[in-house]
Amino acid sequence: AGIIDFSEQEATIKEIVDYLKEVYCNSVAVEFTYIKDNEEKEWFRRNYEKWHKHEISSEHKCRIMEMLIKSQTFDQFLAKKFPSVKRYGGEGAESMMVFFDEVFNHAMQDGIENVIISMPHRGRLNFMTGLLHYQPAAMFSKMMGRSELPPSAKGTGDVLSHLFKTIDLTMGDSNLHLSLLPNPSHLEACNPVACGKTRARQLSIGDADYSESGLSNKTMCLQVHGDASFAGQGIIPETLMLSEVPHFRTGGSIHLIVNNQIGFTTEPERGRSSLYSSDVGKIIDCPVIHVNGDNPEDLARATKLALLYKQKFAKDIIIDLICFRLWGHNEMDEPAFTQPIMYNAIYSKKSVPDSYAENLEDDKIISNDRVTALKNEYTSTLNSELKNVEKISKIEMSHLQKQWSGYVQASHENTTWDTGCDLNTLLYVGAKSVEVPESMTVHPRLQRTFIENRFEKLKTSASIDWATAEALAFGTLLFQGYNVRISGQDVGRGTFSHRHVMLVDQKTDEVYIPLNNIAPDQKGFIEIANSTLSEEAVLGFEYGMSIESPRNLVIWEAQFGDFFNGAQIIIDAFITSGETKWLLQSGLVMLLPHGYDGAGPEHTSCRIERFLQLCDSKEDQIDGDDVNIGIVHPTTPAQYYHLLRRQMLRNFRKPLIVASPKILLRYPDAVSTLTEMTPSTFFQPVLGDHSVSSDKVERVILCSGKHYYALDKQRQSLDAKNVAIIRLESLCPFPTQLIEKELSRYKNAKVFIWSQEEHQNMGPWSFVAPRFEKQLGVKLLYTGREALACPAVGIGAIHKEENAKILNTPFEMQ
Ligand SMILES: Cc1ncc(C[n+]2csc(CCOP(=O)(O)OP(=O)(O)O)c2C)c(N)n1
Ligand SMILES: [Mg+2]
Repeated sequence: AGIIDFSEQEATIKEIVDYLKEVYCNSVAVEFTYIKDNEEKEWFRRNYEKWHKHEISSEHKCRIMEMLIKSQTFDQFLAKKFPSVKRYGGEGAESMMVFFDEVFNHAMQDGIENVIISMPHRGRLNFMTGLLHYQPAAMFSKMMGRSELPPSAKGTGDVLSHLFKTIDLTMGDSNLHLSLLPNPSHLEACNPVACGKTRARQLSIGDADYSESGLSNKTMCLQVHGDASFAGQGIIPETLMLSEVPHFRTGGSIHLIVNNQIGFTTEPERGRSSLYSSDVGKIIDCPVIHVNGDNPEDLARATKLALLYKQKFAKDIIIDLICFRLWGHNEMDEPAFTQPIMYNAIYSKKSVPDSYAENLEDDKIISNDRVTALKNEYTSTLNSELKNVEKISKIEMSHLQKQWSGYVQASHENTTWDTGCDLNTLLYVGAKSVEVPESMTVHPRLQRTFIENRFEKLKTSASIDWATAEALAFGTLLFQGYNVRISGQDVGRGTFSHRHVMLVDQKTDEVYIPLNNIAPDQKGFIEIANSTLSEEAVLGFEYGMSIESPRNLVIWEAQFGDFFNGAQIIIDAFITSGETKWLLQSGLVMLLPHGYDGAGPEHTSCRIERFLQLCDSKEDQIDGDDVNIGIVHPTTPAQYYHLLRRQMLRNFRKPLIVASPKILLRYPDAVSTLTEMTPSTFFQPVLGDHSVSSDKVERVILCSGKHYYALDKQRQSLDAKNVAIIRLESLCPFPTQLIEKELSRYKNAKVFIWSQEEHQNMGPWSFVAPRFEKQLGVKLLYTGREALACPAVGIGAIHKEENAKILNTPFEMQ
């Protein structure tokens, strides 16, 4: 006793060794001794020893057997009826159904109300039909090539193995809301999305970190993985690292590695350098329970232990389910090409469901007839479902329901939203945005240059800078009951030390967020999520937060614009395509600091051309609100304020990519007045030129972003009164009609020039040129840097030379 739970006070060494062998060296193994907290480690040991042999009732055994048999029957049915469909069946890994069933049952008993699940291809269809009540007929319909989307919805759908489902399970008075998220093919990319959605659900229902006590835990995240991808994909450690970070934690995820000991054709020796696939979990001291998939009862016990641990310590835990894969990577592949010995062993094995059923038969728990009847019954159910395919009328997808009801899919119109606020609210919120308790000691420099400066600006209602406009957008939205979350590296202060939306007491290090103290009955709050140094997992997390509720303004800011490319998978597979594939709307905002300021190849460009390539704007058709993403490059604080507010006030959600400023944050000309933010004001996709008399204009320069200010300065120095400069603040949707309106003012204009700071193979040029030509009948001349392999030169003198050139040519070129 003391070290091990040995029932006797005294024992011989042999008895102890036997006990330890039985507990720790059997078909289940645990790794936990690295847990640093002794109490936690001791708890784990004690509970493992207690649970590892926990008696499973006959009734429970029958339930396990039924799930296994159903999964197998489903696979065998599909193999027969849809022999050419890649289903990534569960054969060899059927025990995973037991895991899910155990989690759901125990979760309900523990008062958990929501489970958010991310899961790859393997066994997904078995899980959906077996436990999530996905109608087999609907799945068969999909297998026959039909759409899974409701007929009224605009979207292109996704493949079979990415189907998803939300469902409520009930048991007595308990209700469990299950959400299996759609997954892209990019393995493991969905995990941070599931974590983000979990946290956002906690926010919606006032759970976990958002509860009064911070302790309740009604929402949990399940992450299912493959062995090869868990070991190989970088998003795994990134996501694990978020699990206990403030503003990212969710109370712990339960991880299941469906470890079939192979990844496509890659064996463990080539798939990783660690002993176990799960080893990466050790970076967060995550306990691991290795279970043999041939013993589903062990898995049931391991799952119970995992849930107990997670609920007690609010930390992640891994179950490594060691199993096999009966077929090749998909059912069309021949695995013996590459793994002959392994597959000889697999083919000589009896299936897990059949051996488990035989065990129950041997133990007289069930008869062989009953097992056969069970198989026949399920096969006949599936057969009648197959006959029903033509009658499928109920589409399985919940779309724009619950918290999304009242929202619509964007139309092809171009709508304008009055995003102004009355002056008194602006002044009130503005003042509150920098008000701190008297007891707080603010850094003297911030007191002067930030707090007092903002009070001054508000007093004159002029020279409103970027940070103030942002605080006004945030504050007014909070005032209206929306939640705001800004996430990314050092976002509280802001990379360029301009935001200071959180202030730090110089005596105590305590953080104070003035915007969370605007009004005594405040309903909306801002969460300042200073993140780990990750792009991919963090952006995935924020996307997950954004799809949960339309009432959360979720913003991710890159430290510098180009770092978004570390998160390219999330952008490609979720942000830009999630609505068309899955009808999931997201109002996520990505702030990507952009601009040529001599900072070199990196830190300069947010590669706006990449986003322009990702949008579904058409070259020869006028865009509407229904383009997949907004891409903007605002040049004034008021424009930015309207954009942020518009994200929440519209009746649809679209992700917004903002090429955001660096030097404009403090540029004296890049300021706005409060009257540009009052009622009847809105974001203007095009800013025309009212500084020149239109009939004198012979040359029209079109541009986007901070380059405008440099061009304007150049025009002043040249005293060029015959040049108009038009700013495209929105690139996508491409504001054709508004540009046309501006251009029509210049009847005498002969030369139309696109001027950009970026190199010719970058920036908006290749996006705008064909649109001007095809939609506006204007052939633009190009001025800007010439094509280059990297976004910017690293040599100061060359940067200067280029700058001079790109400012001169627009005024000279014929
Ligand atoms: C990011 C990514 N790279 C490559 C692939 C191609 N691919 C699909 S499944 C697979 C093997 C996955 O192995 P594992 O994670 O062990 O899951 P299993 O298929 O064995 O269940 C690979 C390489 C992919 N889908 N995603
Ligand atoms: Mg595998």
